[in-house]
Amino acid sequence: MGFFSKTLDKLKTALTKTKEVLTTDVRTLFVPGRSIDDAFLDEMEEKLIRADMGVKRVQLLKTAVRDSWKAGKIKNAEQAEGVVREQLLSLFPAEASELTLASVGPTVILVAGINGAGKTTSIAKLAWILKNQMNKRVMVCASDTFRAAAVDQLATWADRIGVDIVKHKQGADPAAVAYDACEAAKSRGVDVLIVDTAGRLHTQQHLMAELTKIRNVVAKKIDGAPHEVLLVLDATTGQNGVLQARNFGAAIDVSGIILAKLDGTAKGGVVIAIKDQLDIPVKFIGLGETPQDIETFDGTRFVGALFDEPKSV
Ligand SMILES: Nc1nc2c(ncn2[C@@H]2O[C@H](COP(=O)(O)OP(=O)(O)OP(=O)(O)O)[C@@H](O)[C@H]2O)c(=O)[nH]1
Ligand SMILES: [Mg+2]
Repeated sequence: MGFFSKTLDKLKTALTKTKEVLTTDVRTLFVPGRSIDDAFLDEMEEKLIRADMGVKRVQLLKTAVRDSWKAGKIKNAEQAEGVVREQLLSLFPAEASELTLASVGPTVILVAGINGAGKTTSIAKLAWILKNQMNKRVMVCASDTFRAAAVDQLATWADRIGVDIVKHKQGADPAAVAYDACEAAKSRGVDVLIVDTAGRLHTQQHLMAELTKIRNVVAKKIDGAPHEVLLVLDATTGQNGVLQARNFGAAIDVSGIILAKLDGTAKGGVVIAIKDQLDIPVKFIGLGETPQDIETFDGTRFVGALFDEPKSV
């Protein structure tokens, strides 16, 4: 099998996977032929809340379905699904999930998030997709100099994927590593530089200041950098992710979200809560532990996956 068809197969598997992993029990609700009544509306409310899309949005959906039903416009579960889908789809404009790339010189992507969210793995995935699907020359920067094995972890991924890495020793100044990486990216003609950072809580002010410092260093070295500040959220934390996004967003001007570990949760609806409450676009979703387990976020496909049975695409 040639490289290209192999890549295509992996992508197909990933798409099928989204449907398999978003196993919310919303699907059992909209059975053909079922009539809408008060019990249906209550069950719909309960199931949508369990999918973790946020109480506010669930109330809006319930009201929309109830109003259409009372007005005699709809009468069965399939039509109710239509109303819900339409409202959810209207939340996701297609262009929002695209990565911003520099028109000239290296694009810099700064990646942040709390401990263990999935930052380094997501960087491996991003590097993979940029290199293999977008044909970019990629470099990663090991600015997590805090955790003992962090530099090695990133170096191992870089080696496996076949991208350059700039690293210093553990304990080095993360901003100094970023400085060197910017220099190297420019001199080696790199298209995309992805900067890994140590996990931190938004309440740790000195660590948030460190992120700002990294940001300022790359901004000084490369025009328009960072072109993206991606916050990695662990999907299994559900609504807590909304809180993290709000707090990181306030501190470092987050431009997009990578929602990791969506394969380990039935709380996929958190994407909708994030959209509703923060309006930061989800740009990628993580669906496993290998570099290929990534998908660019597509609202239409995502809403479809919430409702449809898994099937091959
Ligand atoms: N199932 C699954 N596991 C994931 C995914 N993304 C990351 N992981 C796992 O989550 C764990 C933490 O991932 P890391 O990428 O090291 O997280 P991190 O945010 O860099 O962690 P720190 O640098 O320690 O803050 C690892 O065991 C990963 O394999 C995903 O999309 N799905
Ligand atoms: Mg890490």
